[in-house]
Amino acid sequence: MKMTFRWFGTNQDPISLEYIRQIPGMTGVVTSLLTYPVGEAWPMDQIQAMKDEISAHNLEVEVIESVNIHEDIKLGAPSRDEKIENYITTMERLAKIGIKCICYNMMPVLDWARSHLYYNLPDGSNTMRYEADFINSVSVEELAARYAKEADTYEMPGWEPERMKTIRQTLEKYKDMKEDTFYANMKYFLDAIIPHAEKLDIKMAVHPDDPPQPIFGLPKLIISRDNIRRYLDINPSPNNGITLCTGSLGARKESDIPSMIREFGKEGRIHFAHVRNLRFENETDFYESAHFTPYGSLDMYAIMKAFHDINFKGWVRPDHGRMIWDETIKKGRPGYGLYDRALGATYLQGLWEAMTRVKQES
Ligand code: DNO
Repeated sequence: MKMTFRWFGTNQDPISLEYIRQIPGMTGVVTSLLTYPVGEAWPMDQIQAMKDEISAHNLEVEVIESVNIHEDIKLGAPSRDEKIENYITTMERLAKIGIKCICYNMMPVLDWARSHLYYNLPDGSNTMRYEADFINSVSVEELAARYAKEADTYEMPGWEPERMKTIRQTLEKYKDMKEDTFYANMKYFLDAIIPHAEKLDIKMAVHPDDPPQPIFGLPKLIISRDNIRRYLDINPSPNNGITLCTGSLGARKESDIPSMIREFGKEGRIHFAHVRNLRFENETDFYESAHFTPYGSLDMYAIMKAFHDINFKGWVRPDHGRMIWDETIKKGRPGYGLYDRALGATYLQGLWEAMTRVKQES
């Protein structure tokens, strides 16, 4: 595995590249041009500037998270062809600076959602929480307003105030959409871009839907082993793969993550991994815990063992962490402080080193 860290970009992330470079084992960052409008081609000069800045700090950038998919593509609207063309142009430009993997998601309208961005834990840290009753009782506008207030100067990806202006109309468009239509639209997109990905040697890695159940009446598809299987089968190229996100998939109690890692990993279809833990409070609610197995409901040893057994060579990043040691929003976006993610990265590497040694010595 290659250990990486998410960095939101200049003026978008209070955590400096200098600090990231100092985390043991960190090879590079995964990043994006966050403020660029979805559906347009990213300008080459901005891509190059991003690469130069990261290289100047002796870090690699091989993974982009995310190049987002325009709603027209997910909805199968006539204007999708133009958006797909722009997507391909962005891919071509990213290949020029050495990008090898693009993470994206197929979540309709909104990116990930939580009820609380700063939920206090008894040890004095705070973390993100998902309380199903709360999400089911608020309007999408109320939740967006809560995020806007709590996330302070940063916009939550997918929840930007601009997008909220037309949110009702967008939600309406998904109202009667059948699952088969959604898959057909995804296939149309994949069939158009994957031949380019093959030529450019870019691995496409779809991120699972988070939370893995419908919210605000929106369909959620990339949530389970069977649905991931279907997504991979609609375009069987090895360049059509996934981001295995333990926290998103793990929020469905029935998910067997180690078995998914073995199945999709052996086929070479896992390109990127987000590894984090969460703790269930009851059947539906959870909070994001420290990475360490005893603190959450996921068995991180079993997860890392599955990656180790398949000899995973892709990129891994510690995912959301708690805010600890007086971290506030000024020091990190929600879920993306420095310290707990750095602890997560070293813990995951510790497990990895031990497994490697046991294998060598046996
Ligand atoms: C949350 C992230 C997601 C992810 C996108 C991928 O923290 O895992 O926002 O970046 O969904 O497109």
